[in-house]
Amino acid sequence: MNRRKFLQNTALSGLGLSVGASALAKGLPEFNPNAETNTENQPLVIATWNVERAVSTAWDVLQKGGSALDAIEKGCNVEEEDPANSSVGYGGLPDRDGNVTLDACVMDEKGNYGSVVFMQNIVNAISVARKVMEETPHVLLAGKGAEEFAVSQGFKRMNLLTDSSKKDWEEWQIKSEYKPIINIENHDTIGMLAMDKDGNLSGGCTTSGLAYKMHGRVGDSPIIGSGLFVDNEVGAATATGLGEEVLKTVGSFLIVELMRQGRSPQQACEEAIARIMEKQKDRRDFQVGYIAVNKKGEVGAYSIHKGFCYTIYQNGENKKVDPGFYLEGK
Ligand code: SD4
Repeated sequence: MNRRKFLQNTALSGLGLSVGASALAKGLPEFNPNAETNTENQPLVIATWNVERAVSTAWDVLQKGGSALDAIEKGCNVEEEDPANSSVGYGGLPDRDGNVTLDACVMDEKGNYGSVVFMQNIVNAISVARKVMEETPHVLLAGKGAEEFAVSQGFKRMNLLTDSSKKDWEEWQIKSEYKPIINIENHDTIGMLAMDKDGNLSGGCTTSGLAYKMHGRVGDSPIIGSGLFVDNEVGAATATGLGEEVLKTVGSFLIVELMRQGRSPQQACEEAIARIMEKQKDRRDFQVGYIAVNKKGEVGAYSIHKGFCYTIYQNGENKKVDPGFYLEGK
């Protein structure tokens, strides 16, 4: 371990974040920042839920020699522009007052981050988040400010509420019951991680958030460390599901730090889900799902309930995978 890493790990231990000792006690390999990346596994794209078209689009960008960040943006745009996806961009289900409000963020291989929260009337929130990262001295713009910035960058305003989402919202108003439905209400929020031909990692996460949420509510998806975290020396992780629980445990950062301490992506995702459930012993009424990738191109995924899936494009093959889940056999 080089000196810089040693100091970083020591500092994390001081904050109670380190799991190095338990990783070593369990005989897990220690993270080696100088380890060769496994070029056989490159490039790769992995995303939450069944998003074959988005992942193929991102893969095509990588095949043409594009960066992981370009792949993320183009892949996520596919879902944002699809009116049939009711969790993202155009056609996203609105808040309880009928407003479609979007959250999105990106992180690149240099650790740069850009984000928009509570933004309305612009379809491609992930692209605006990228502009925040590249064109402003800030990392996060909210609401009207985000929308005005988007327009200044050439994005067009449009009504994101489709007839179909409006109809669903009107039906919801009959009872006005706020009750997220596991794997249904939140389906297709997209968290995507990519490794390009040079082995560099980037990630993005874009969503219209929980349907019928309170006006002004922001979830985990646009928040660094919660809905997404990328450390190009270690790996990346992203989340889907009930954002409040991901935020409280800073889930994606936790997973990357666990990988830094030697966990495989799978072990890290399982531990992050367990961390939530330890605090929510009697609750079974919500879903969280994580996906992760390390520098070797190994991936992991885990959720609380059955029904979460991810899509991966690796070694020329695009497939949907149903990972294990915490409540299996419980
Ligand atoms: C949120 N995490 O706003 C998002 C919703 C989500 O799949 O991921 N749905 O809390």
